[in-house]
Order: sequence, then structure tokens, then C-alpha cells
Amino acid sequence: MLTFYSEESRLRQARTELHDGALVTPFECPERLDLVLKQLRQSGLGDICAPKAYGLEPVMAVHDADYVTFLANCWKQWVAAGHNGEAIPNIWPARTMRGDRIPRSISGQLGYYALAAETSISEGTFEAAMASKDVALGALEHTLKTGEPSFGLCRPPGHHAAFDQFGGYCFFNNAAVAAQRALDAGKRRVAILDVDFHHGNGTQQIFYGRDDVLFVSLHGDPEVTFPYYLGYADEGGEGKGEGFNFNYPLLPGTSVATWLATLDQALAQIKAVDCDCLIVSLGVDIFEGDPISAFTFTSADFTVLGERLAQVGLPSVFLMEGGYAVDAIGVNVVNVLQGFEQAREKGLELHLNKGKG
Ligand code: Q9C
Ligand code: ZN
Repeated sequence: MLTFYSEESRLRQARTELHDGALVTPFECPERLDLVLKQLRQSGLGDICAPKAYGLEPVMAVHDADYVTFLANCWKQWVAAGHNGEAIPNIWPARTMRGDRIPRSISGQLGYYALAAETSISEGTFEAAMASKDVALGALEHTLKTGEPSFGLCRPPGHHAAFDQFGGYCFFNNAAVAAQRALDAGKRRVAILDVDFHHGNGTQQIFYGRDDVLFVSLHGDPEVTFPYYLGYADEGGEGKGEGFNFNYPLLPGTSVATWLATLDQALAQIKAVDCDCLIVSLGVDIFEGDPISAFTFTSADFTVLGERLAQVGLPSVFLMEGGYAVDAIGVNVVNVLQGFEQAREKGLELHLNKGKG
């Protein structure tokens, strides 16, 4: 399986995350890339290549143009305004105020375009976000061309980024950018399966009114887990999109057996809808040792996850979402991909034998 990766993903080197009432070194850090790359190289899974630059057009196909302009200019404007630290919002157009004004001040714009406060904007953040969506697009292009699976080692992650909002460590929604690209290349319907610990609120929001992208997510129950205000089981899509959104919220501490049984339901939903390809929002923060999450996957369980995903039988693109800096994230990612490859090869073999017999 080919991996796509960009050195430019390292250009985001934020120093601050608002966590537990303090500014800490961000959990979403460049070292995550090293942990995954090291394990990929040792695994012999396949080559690692750099994507080409796809420009802004595929981003504009799912994000608001003014939002993209805000991200491109935010750091410069923040510095020009004389601020010392990194750009962090501290006020929003909350429910009791107007939501139809985009203030001129960069502080006002930050609140308008942010959905959470943990994620700072720093020098190089925009450039890294550009590289990250290029990684997703490179992986998608390879899979569309060959039918072979691919892995996009995206960083920063994407699934919390909505049409015109950043947050949860995400700026551009890599999975949404890739899904839209597949449609624009002639695919009729794309399935996105999100297994990250956190609900993919951004992906859901972008496609909520549409029937050409099926969004299915397993995640920590938003009653008690970030992002709190989306990801409930009764969110089924709207208008044409009704029946194309499925949320499976699970309580913190949910057993792997329950999680996998829920996955089987989710996979049955995907198989019940006619889709041309599968994009997996691959967050490995469902690992028992993840520092900010609360599911109970062991490293071995990730192999089982990969095997089950192969049963869907669709051309598949894996895109990195969460999974934080503990050594095991590399092994966990590789286990999913190897489990997938092995089960897929076995499936192909069975298929061939059937043909012969
Ligand atoms: N300070 C992804 O996994 N805050 N984003 C959680 C820890 C936000 C996670 C509490 C978590 C965002 C892509
Ligand atoms: Zn996550």
C-alpha cells in the first residue's frame, strides 16, 4: 500500500494549546509524524511518496472562500495587531449575539471562524494545512487511478473542520476535500467512515444535506465528550441528505467487543448504500493509552479493525486524523493498514479460486 506524506506538514509547530485551563504544548505535534513514519518504514507496507500541489480549488469546493482567506492571512494580521502569543480566540458570536457580522478586527474574526479554543493559529499553520490536504488528494488520486488502497498521513488532521470553521486541531477537512474530489472526478457516491475517538462534526456538517456522500461515525458520546454539540444518534441528515448520515455515540470506556459490534452495524449501513469508494477517517485515538481519549483499543485490536474494513470491498483511502504522541500510534496505524491488506489479499485469493472452480 502506498503512503502519501509531505515534509511541509511539519510547518505547523504551534507552541500552545488551551488544555485544562492552562497553555500546554499541543498534543497534535510534528512528532506524531515521526512515530508513524518510523513504523511504516519498518513494516515494509510499501513506498512513501510526496503528493503534488493541488492548489486551492479542491479546498474551495467544500470550504467558504472567506474562511480560506482568513486562514491564509490570520497569522500575519495577528502579528500586525501587535499580539505576542499565538492566535487563540476568546470570544464567539454566541447564541445571544449576532451571527451575521464578521468583524474587521482579527480578534473578532478568530471567534467567528473558530468552533473551539484549544487550537491556536501559528506561523506556518496555513502552509501545513495546505500540505495536509495535498496528502489526502495524492492518496485519493492514486486509489482512483489504480483501485489500490492508499494511506494519506495527513497532518494537521481534518474532520473537525467545517465549511467555515476550524477547531479540534483541524483547519481544512481533508476527508471532505478528498470525497468532493472523487465526485468531481466522476464517482457517483462516496462513503466516509470516521473511526476517530471524536465525532467528525466538520465532515458531517459539510455533507449533511447531500445524498452523494454517506457519512458514518463511531465516537465518544457528545453528552460527555468533545465536540459536545454534534454527533448525537438522532442526526440522520436533512433534505436530500436524509438517510445518509449515521452516528454511533458510545460511552467512554466502551469495550472493544461492543465497539466492533457497532462497527459491524456501521459497515452494514455502508454496504446497504451503493458507494463507489470508501474514505476512512483514521483516528487512532481510540487506543487505550491515548492521553485525551477514552476508548480501550489495544494495538492488536487495530489489526482486527483493518481486517473488517476490507470486508466492505470498496477502493479505500485511509486518512490520518487523531491519535496522540504515545509510541504506539505508529504500530496502531500500521496494524490497521496491514490487517486491511492481508484480509483484502485473502479475499482476492478466494475470489480467484471461486472463479477457477
Ligand atoms: N484538551 C482530533 O482528534 N480537546 N481532535 C479535547 C483535550 C479537543 C481532537 C480535550 C480534542 C480534539 C482530530
Ligand atoms: Zn480525535
